[in-house]
Amino acid sequence: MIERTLLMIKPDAVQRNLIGKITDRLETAGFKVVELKMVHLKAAVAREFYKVHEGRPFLDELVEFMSSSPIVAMALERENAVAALRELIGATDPKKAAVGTIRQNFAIDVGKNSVHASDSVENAAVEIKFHFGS
Ligand code: IDP
Ligand code: MG
Repeated sequence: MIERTLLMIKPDAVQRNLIGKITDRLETAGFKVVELKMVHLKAAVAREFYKVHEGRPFLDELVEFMSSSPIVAMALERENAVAALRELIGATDPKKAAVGTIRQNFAIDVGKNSVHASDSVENAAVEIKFHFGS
C-alpha cells in the first residue's frame, strides 16, 4: 500500500552538511519527497513533537538537541513507506544499526543519531500534520 511517513534530518547531520547525502539515500530507495522544509524548532515545539516520550530520562537532552540548530523535515511517499524507512535508517543506537543503514553510516551516537522517522502509520499522519498542517 502507498503510505506517507515523516523524516527529519536532525541538527547533527545538518551541521555536518549531510542533507544532500541523506536525501539521496531516500530518493535512491524509492521515496518521493512530497513536502520539505528547513526549520529551527523552538524548545517548546520540540517538546510537543516528542510528547510521547514524556517521563523518559533522555527527553530533556533530546529537546535541547532538536532545538539547538535547524532541522530538515520532509514527508515521504512510497509503497510500505513507514516500515521501509525504519529499515533504511536502522536502529536508534548507531552502534546497533545494521550495516549500510543511514544511522550506521552517518550517526554519531544514540542521541545525535542524524534522523527521525515515524514509527507507525498513525504517528506518521500526526507528525506530517505537525510539520505541514495536512
Ligand atoms: P527512534 O528515533 O529510533 O524512533 P525513540 O525511542 O523514539 O527512537 O527515541 C527518540 C529519540 O530520542 C532517538 O532518536 C534519540 O535521538 C533519543 N534517544 C532515545 N534513547 C536515548 C538514550 O538512551 N539516550 C539519549 N537519547 C536517546
Ligand atoms: Mg521514535
